[in-house]
Amino acid sequence: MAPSIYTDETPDDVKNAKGLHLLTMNTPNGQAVQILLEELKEAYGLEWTTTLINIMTNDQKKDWFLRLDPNGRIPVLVDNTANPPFTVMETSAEMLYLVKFADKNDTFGFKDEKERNQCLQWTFFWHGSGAPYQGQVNHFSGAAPEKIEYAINRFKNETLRVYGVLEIQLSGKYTGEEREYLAGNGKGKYSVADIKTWPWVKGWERTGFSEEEMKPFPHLKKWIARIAERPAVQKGIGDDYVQK
Ligand SMILES: N[C@@H](CCC(=O)N[C@@H](CS)C(=O)NCC(=O)O)C(=O)O
Repeated sequence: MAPSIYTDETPDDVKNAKGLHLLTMNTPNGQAVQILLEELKEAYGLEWTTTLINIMTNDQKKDWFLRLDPNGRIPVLVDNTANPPFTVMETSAEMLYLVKFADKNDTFGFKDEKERNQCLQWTFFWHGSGAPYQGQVNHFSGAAPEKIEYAINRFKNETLRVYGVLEIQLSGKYTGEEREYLAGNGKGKYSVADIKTWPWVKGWERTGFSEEEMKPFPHLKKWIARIAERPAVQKGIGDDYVQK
């Protein structure tokens, strides 16, 4: 028999969860999965339970956590409806698992294979080329014990370059047609690609960018505001996910 993914040290709310269970913290990576779950709840009545992790106390590096995610980072999704329970690490993989699991009408994805692939392109783009850079800006300008100007500038410039890529896509600079969302035909459709990207980009001010630096990205700023209006988005970044 395969060893259990749970041990005596696993918190009871994780170990006793019956259905989908999310281990998260209210950071941009956590928020991406939180928002998708809230959207799926609104669209289909999906249910899940949540354990809030405090990454400041390094719960995510403990042995019980590493059994669920050897990478020791939030968020992690556990599907206890599978036998044995199935664990998913990495936000984008968790989101793709969730749409397969629950989004029967492709409300947050696409039926058409080319549009579906566009959604993957933009999801991967942010996962590989956005989040890591903006994360390093936050690290080198906030957390690092010494301020290394080269590192701060390098990651700031790279993040701004990536914002510029999103701006090209949304402005329709090379297609002649403005878009409302990153993936999909025509003006696009709100999808996993937007949900993956938005929690990071909406935090541009917190990351330390000025209004002046954001001036070249008017379509991106409108996209931030458009998505912020969604009730499930507000719920997905809201008080339910703040450790009391
Ligand atoms: N590539 C991972 C990144 C996850 C990640 O970096 N999570 C951060 C919080 S936003 C974390 O757990 N940091 C704590 C640590 O590094 O120990 C994903 O997309 O899920």
